[in-house]
Amino acid sequence: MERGIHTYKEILSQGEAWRSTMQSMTVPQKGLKDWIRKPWDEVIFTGCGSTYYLSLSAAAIWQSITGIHARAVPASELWLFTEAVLTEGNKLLIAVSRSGETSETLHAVDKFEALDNKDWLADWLADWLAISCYGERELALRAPFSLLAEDAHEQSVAQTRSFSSMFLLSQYAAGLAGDDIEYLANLTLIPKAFERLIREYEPLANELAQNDELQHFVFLGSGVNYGLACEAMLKMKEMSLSVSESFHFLEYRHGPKSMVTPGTLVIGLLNDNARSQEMKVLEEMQDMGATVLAIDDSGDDIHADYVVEIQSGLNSLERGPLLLPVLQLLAYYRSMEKGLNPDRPKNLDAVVVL
Ligand code: F1P
Repeated sequence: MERGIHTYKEILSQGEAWRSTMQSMTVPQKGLKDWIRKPWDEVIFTGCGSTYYLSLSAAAIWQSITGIHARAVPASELWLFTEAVLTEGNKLLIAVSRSGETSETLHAVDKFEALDNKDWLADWLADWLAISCYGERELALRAPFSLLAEDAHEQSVAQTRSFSSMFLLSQYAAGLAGDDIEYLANLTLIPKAFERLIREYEPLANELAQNDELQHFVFLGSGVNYGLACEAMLKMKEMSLSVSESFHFLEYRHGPKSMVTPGTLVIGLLNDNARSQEMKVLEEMQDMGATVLAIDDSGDDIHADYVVEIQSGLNSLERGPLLLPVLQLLAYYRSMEKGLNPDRPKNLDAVVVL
């Protein structure tokens, strides 16, 4: 089998995967709308690896749209440190897992369900939702409700189209919970921007990947973009075994910037709400010798070495899935350039079963 063929196909078929994921949501599951709008005091997203990073961005979106407190925890924290994570109040847990079989995520759900028997929670609502790619596997089978991206199955170990499709589902859930009709309508516009994005910027991803002077990859994102920056960092590690890090934009000044050299590529996922502050960080890193790639909806006023203009017309809470494909391609091409097989990353399994 040709090296990297699955990963490449999965990255390039994201537009289609998103279309069919959105299509499957046009009629919400019976009862979902009322259930998801129950008076939750807190929403907790959980997952492992990619799906924990997804949770970070999804929680930020949920809270921004609904005004309900939302946060993300790795499933292992909820499983092993349950009392340190949960507090009193009506709680909705959203468990995210591509495979639906990751042990930590299933154990976290076990712990959450077992809370029913505890006195201090007796007065509170507690329920959970699964976001996954497999309706017939344990997580979705056990869940009271599930949102599925069944056309985003993958043969590769590293998540690409599954991640962005499940992310879209988390956005959909937030829009539904917040009864935000305009937001839900705008999500349907996301797939339209995909094909141009790839056509325009695949050569750039390839060019940067071939540039052997770049050996240190730093992904910056704030607010809803932080989890996406982490996910892009993970792709770079998993597929291409490169030194890659992720930070909140302004945090990068507080120590980590000491690692910047001419071999550093700083990639900034700009957020509408903090654009000018974030651009200052990028300019400073450029002055320190880093090469800078900025990703934003429009390239206006950006002084970077390279700019990816998404041109979706969507805001930061909406366009998240579009921030990833060019960065997935960067990881793919660097992996190929190093003679690796991005379909089968070193030391990794598609599912961690304990
Ligand atoms: C999560 C995950 C992946 C990672 C690795 C092991 O799996 O941590 O993010 O790439 O291959 O599994 P899942 O619970 O989303 O299936």
